[in-house]
Amino acid sequence: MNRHRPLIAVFLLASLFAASLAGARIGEILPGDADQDGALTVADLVTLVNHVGDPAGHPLTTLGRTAGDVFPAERGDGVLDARDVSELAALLLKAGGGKAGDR
Ligand SMILES: [Ca+2]
Repeated sequence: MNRHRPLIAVFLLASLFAASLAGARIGEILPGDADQDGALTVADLVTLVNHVGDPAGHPLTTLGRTAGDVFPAERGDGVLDARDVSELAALLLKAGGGKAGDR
């Protein structure tokens, strides 16, 4: 186990560096970023709609579930449903439309 520690440390440092390049910080979640690509776009709405319509066929990551849980505002309620889809659509409109190519 001990012989893997340097490798794990390098991996963690590389992950922190990659996250800082992406403009995200470890432990922070961008509300609405259901597809976890670091940007709020219409792709997140599509991801959330697909998940709400067919959770088994379109699973989300744990972070994607947390990010997609935008209703009620601020913290969500632990449930992903049409209210979250509606709130995410409102967030996208507020952000300026969220075209998939705007990154
Ligand atoms: Ca996204």
